[in-house]
Amino acid sequence: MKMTLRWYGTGHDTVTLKQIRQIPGVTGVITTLYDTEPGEVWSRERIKALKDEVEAAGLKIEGIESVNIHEDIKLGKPSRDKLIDNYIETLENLGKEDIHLVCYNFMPVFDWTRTELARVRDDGSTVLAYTKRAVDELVPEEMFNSISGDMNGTVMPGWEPERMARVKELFEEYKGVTEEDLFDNLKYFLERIMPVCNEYDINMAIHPDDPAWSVFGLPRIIINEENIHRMMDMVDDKHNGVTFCAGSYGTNPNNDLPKMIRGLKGRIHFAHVRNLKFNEFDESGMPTDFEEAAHLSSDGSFDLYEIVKALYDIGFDGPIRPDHGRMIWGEKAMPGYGLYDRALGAYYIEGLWEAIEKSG
Ligand SMILES: [Mn+2]
Repeated sequence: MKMTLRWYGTGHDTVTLKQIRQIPGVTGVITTLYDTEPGEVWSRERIKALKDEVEAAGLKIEGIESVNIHEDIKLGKPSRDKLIDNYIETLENLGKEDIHLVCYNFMPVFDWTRTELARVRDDGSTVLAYTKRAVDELVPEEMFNSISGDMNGTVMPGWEPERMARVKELFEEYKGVTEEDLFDNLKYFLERIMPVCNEYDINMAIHPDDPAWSVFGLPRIIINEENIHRMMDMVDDKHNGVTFCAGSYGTNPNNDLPKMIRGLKGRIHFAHVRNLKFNEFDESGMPTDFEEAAHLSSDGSFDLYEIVKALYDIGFDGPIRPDHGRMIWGEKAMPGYGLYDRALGAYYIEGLWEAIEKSG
């Protein structure tokens, strides 16, 4: 595995490349051109400038998270062909700059849903959290306003003001769009982009829906083992793979994370490793309240040792990163993306990896 940290770019991230470089074992970043819009072509010049900046700091771009998919592609509108052409051009430019991993998601409207961005825990740290009650009470367009005060002045991925301005309109467009439609539209997209992925050896790594169930009645498909295998089988190419995000699949306790990892050998191109703590469940055993814990197994509900061991056992050699961290030690940063707790997370994952390797 290659340990990385997500980095949003100079001017967008409170964390610097210099700081990332000082976390032992971290050799690369996962980054993006944060100011581009979905559907826009990324020029080779801009990609190269980003790459030069990262390399000058002694790090490597191990992948892009994300090149976002325009809603018209997810909706299967006629305008999708032109937008997919643009996506292909972006992939081509990334390939020419020797970048071979792209994380993306196929979630309608929202990237991810949390109802609080700064829940205070017993130790005084703050974390992102989800309460079903709050989702049930809110209309989607109010969601943004209810959490935007907690963003510490940052713009969070998936919750950009431009996107939120269109929420109502997008919900109208998704009326009647089923999970089957979404699978069809994903297949269409993947079939179109696979030739360029083969030409430049670009691994596409779909990120799961977070949480792994339908929110606000929108269809969601990348939520469990069965659906990921369906996604891979419908366009059977090794470049059509996944981002294994423990925190997203793990929101559903029916997802057996180590088992899923073992079933995805060779198709996990990128791993997000983090922990969650479930606080309440409904009668069917689904969580109605959870918060993001420290990475340490004993702080949350997941067994991080078993997750890392499964990745080790399948011979995972791609980029891995700690995921959302707690806000600690007075840091002011994008919620989930401070330096300190993610550095602790990276170090912990590296410790697990070393111990597994040496005891193997
Ligand atoms: Mn993730």
